[in-house]
Amino acid sequence: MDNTKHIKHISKLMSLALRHRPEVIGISLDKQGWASVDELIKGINEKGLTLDRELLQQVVAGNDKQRFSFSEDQTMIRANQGHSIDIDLQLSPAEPPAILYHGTAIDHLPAIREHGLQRQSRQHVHLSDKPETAREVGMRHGKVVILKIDAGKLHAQGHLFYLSANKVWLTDAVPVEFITLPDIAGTSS
Ligand code: HQG
Repeated sequence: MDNTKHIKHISKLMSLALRHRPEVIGISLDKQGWASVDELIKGINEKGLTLDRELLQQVVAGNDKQRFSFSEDQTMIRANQGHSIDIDLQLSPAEPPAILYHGTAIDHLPAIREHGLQRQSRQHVHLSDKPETAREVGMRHGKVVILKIDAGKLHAQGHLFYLSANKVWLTDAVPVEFITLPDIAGTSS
């Protein structure tokens, strides 16, 4: 396997273990989502993917979305966002830009129109400050549509927003009145 593919496999396994299912590599997370670097390296090697500290540094530093962070003393590692397991990243509330974007599949629109944006299996709704990023996120789900979120107004009404270490905006839910939804013909309403 070439190095790029090897790194991608490791990164995917790390996302799974550090966000959703730590047991797949026999590790556990603390309340803030941190796992021991030594245990993570051991667990990934036991899955047949060769990993040492040096390569782990490369996986973290070279990750396209900066998905992972080391603790200050480099002994612990965690995912910066995207968790489905109940951990507390201990992020401080932050003031979002006036407009944020959410990319989703056109098929989700009827439910979003009815319920607003909900966090589904994750701990937060994920929002982007750039429509291009939202497009990439939404494309994973099907025919993509980009929703404009009135984050400034939502924040002004007391909804909390958080900015993850890798610059993803997180919030608990977005009620439908703060979303610009396209109609079926694709024009905005
Ligand atoms: C949709 C990736 C029906 C929502 C990305 C989305 C992101 C609803 C899907 C991160 C709904 C959930 C998160 C409602 C929301 N009814 N569908 N009421 N409310 N939805 O994957 O935001 O590459 O959990 O629109 O980059 O797509 O893995 O969330 O389509 O940052 O690092 O339900 O995951 O990061 O899907 O993606 P997801 P997401 P990584």
